[in-house]
Amino acid sequence: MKLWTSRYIVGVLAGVLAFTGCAPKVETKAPDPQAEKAATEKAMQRLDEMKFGMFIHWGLYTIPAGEWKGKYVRGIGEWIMFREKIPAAEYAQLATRFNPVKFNGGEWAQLAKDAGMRYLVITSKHHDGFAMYGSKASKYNIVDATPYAKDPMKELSAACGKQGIDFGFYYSQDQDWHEANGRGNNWDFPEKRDAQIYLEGKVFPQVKEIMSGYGPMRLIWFDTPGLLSEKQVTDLRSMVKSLQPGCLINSRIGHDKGDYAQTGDNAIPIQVYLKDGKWEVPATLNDTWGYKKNDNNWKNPRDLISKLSDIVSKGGNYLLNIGPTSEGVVPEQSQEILRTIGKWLAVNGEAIYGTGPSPFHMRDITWRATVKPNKLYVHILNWPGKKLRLEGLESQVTKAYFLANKAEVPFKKAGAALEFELPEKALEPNVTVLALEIAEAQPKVADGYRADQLPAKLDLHAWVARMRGEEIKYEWTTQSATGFKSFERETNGLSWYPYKALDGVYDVEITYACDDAVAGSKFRLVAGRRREPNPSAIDGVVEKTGGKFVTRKLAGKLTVKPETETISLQLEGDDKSAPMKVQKITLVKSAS
Ligand code: H79
Repeated sequence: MKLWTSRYIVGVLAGVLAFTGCAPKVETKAPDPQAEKAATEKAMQRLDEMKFGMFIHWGLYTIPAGEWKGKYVRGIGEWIMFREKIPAAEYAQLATRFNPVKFNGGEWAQLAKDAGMRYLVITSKHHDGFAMYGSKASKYNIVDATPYAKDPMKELSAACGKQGIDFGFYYSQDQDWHEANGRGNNWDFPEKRDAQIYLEGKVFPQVKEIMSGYGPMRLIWFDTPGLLSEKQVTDLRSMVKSLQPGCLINSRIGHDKGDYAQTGDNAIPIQVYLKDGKWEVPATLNDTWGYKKNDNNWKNPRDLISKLSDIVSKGGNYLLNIGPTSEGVVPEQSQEILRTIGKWLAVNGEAIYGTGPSPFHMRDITWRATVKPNKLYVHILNWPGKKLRLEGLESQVTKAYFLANKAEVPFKKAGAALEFELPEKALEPNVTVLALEIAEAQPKVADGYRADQLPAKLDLHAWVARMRGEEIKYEWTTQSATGFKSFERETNGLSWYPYKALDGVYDVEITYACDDAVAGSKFRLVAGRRREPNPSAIDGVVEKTGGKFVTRKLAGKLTVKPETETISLQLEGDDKSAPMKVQKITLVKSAS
């Protein structure tokens, strides 16, 4: 690979030698800053072009698979040890039963390839502390502690190399429930811990191992930085960059020391977001990362393909997760979904890979846009019938055609807008891409329509929201979300992420339906940062709508600042069935 210079190879060799020399303390020598900068920039450009990656969560938690001692355990599967406060020694016994005889690295890499994914990130060690590769630094690893006794990551990284898929590891650098000095396990170990002991004893040596033994690494993906100090995080970064200067580091390393950013898990910005550089949305196919046998809440391909269009049009990458079983099998449904996405990308990939974000702001969920020189791709998410009105494009369009069949699409000027004549029904069950050839390299967009100019009245659709909680469902027929509840818990509700797009005081409307018989619950709309003590909030009561969708103005105003992290809609109570079906909330900039 041309990216990797001989300097880098020498660096890696030196790293490997230093390690096999068994130095008691792992050195963190700062890399040559110039080489690091150049390699990082190149890698960033490549990451930006790739757009779509595969996340893999795989570990001991796939044995209980969401059930502990016969009892169903709520929440994400890889958190079962934490949720059930399973003693570390008892949890470690799972290793004696971990034997993924059906694992085949070539098949996983092939699946990523078939899905149109260009990079792959897999858990080398999650919060449970178990290394899924052969580690010399800790006996608690797949080679030394399981009957499988092989290193699957060697096979997987090699298979990715063969397929041209960029490889990266996830590594939980602060939480480690197996270690007294790791963060998180307060049921086995005293509250007080010394993070430095844990870092030097486990994290630094292990990061050195994964950075040295698996070929070129496109990226390393840290998570939940927690309480590590700036010095500790800087040392960790230096170690990675000294071994592979072009290995990208994600922002969850902490203290702003990453090369590129993540949104929250499953959180998509509401608008084009380009202010803080490259970003990525880590997301699930169902409601868990690590395999859970009873989680069949699969998102449908249309939803996922639309989200890919949405995220890329906003400037992001999509890192979509699979959770293979303890046998090493990728659930059949995940495979099917991914291959459907791949088929769509085989036809429409031109509008995804290597594109730039939309020059327009987003008013609704009818379409999204991506650009390439002299091209504007209109991703039609919701078929508007026989006409598509495109407002705000000032560039001259010389040709319009569908990527799916290359058929030309007639269009005409209609006032300040362009009107495209569409067939009655969408060409594809999923997103149909309309390609426009334009005279200028970059599309010219009219004042008032540009990405950084939001209209005074802005819809936040349920579809764009993160749906937190196992009972939430999105209905495509009514384009509404239902099943969210409990405003006592932060982890439940419908959440939008403004990412600095909003600043002001807003009147709020809500568009929802409720059957008369179940009306009366309270709901709350909250705008704030995580755990903010006094966020801006509006309380309301779910009124009767006769089951029809209505738009109601709420009493009160919502203040949204650039630093506001989320706008969340929650319903009162845990036990009542949640009655409201929400299509959207609408923010109207308030004069006062
Ligand atoms: O690896 C995946 C998650 O395990 C990890 N990030 C993605 C990529 C992650 N680490 N922390 N979190 C996500 C936040 C988790 C919060 C919760 Fe919970 C875990 C909510 C429910 C279970 C902690 C325990 C808060 C409530 C119970």
